[in-house]
Amino acid sequence: MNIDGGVHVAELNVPPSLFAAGEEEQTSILGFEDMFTTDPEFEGDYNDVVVAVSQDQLSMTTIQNVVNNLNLVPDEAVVV
Ligand SMILES: [Ca+2]
Repeated sequence: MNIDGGVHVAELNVPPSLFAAGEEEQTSILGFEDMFTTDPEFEGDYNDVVVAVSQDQLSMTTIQNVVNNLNLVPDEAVVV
């Protein structure tokens, strides 16, 4: 990331109903953009890379719900 180019990451607000019980409180969904904010093609939707950060492993139900809600490409979802 180049901080001189503007904000490249934001915490995404997704509906709490997407999370399995107990997972929402411990999870942050971060979205990254791959362009400078000053680039004419900057979208600002922070969906180029999306990372879920959680203390515990998330259920596949939650991951699938978030992927679907954000219209991400499911084949590119990686669970670490
Ligand atoms: Ca984008």
